[in-house]
Amino acid sequence: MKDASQVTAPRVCFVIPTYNEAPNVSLLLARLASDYPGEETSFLIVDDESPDGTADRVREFAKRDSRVHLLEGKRRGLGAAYVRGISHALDSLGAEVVVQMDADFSHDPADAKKLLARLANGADAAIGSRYISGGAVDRDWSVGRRLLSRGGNYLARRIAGLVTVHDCTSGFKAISAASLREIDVKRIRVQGYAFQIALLHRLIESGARIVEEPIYFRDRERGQTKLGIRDLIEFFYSVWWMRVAGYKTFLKFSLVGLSGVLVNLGSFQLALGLGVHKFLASPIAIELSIISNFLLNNYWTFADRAMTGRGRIRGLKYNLVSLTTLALSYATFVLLSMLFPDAAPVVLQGCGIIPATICNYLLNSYWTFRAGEPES
Ligand SMILES: Nc1nc2c(ncn2[C@@H]2O[C@H](COP(=O)(O)OP(=O)(O)O)[C@@H](O)[C@H]2O)c(=O)[nH]1
Ligand SMILES: [Mg+2]
Repeated sequence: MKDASQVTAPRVCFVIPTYNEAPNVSLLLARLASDYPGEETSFLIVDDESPDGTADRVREFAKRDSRVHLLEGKRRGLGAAYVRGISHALDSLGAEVVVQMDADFSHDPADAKKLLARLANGADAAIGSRYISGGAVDRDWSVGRRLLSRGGNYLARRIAGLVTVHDCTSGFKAISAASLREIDVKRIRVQGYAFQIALLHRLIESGARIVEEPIYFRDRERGQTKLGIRDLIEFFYSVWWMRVAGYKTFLKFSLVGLSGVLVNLGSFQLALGLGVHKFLASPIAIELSIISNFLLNNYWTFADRAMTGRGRIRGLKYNLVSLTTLALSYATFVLLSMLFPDAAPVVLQGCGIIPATICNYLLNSYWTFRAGEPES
């Protein structure tokens, strides 16, 4: 085991959106600055021209502590603020880890240490979770607020399909810069609180290793909640959109598979017609269909998933899986050709696709494209 103190600490940037948080922001910055004294830590407040003078408090603080940064913009919602803030942390502040949290002390600054520790132990994202064993929401939270939070979480898990995570709407997370780059945060279009599930959806899809750490979510003592009806409407629409997007991907994937069958059998027939021996024509046709499937899935089905970082390892795995597919399909063809020497070769070539498809699906979904597995 490496001693934690011997490992250079990553550059962590806390990205904290604020709207009318003047009563909280200086207190929060003071707490963070003392809890995280290292030079490698920075604090980015993303304020949307709060009329209560939040930004002035931040500027005041930044004079004393150069690790504090302020990013200002027009108010377009929590999600829009996060997209700007996270992009700035990655592009201009050199963040290697981003911590997102609220400014109202609902998230205990000290808990970020637990999240960062999980990242140091290999997770790509650690979520401060209210809904796993050991986590809780404020005892004083109203029934309405509890229902809203539980309901939102239920929709995110059951409709949007984010079942692997228990607290999908949590706004307290530590995420590695590599994962954030892979999912390309700038492409997230939601404006409001739905940002949390949109971000999570992308993280899960990208195969990030996601873990959850229990937290106690304290109700704010100063200021008011900014959760509005627009956020609720967008949230509702987003969970359904994510579900449809899932179907769309599945449909595209199926169409690509079908086109692969045509490429395989078509080129097999063509090769036979050109006088190529069937035992040579078979693997060539299989390989051609593997290549066409890969290109179509890469540039069409999964066009929005960047192939960087872990994507390369995925490419390697994909190739190994394809090799297995090729071997299995070809072995089936050769075996069937020996058992049924009189059958039409194209039919036997077609039969070879069946075990290969099953094996291909299982290996790709449980190995190559395995989604992140949150644990607590
Ligand atoms: N920049 C920015 N911050 C926002 C906006 N809406 C909410 N926030 C901040 O997001 C955090 C969570 O909001 P809050 O009102 O506490 O939501 P609640 O905890 O769900 O009631 C707080 O730090 C807010 O100041 C917004 O439109 N723009
Ligand atoms: Mg709050």
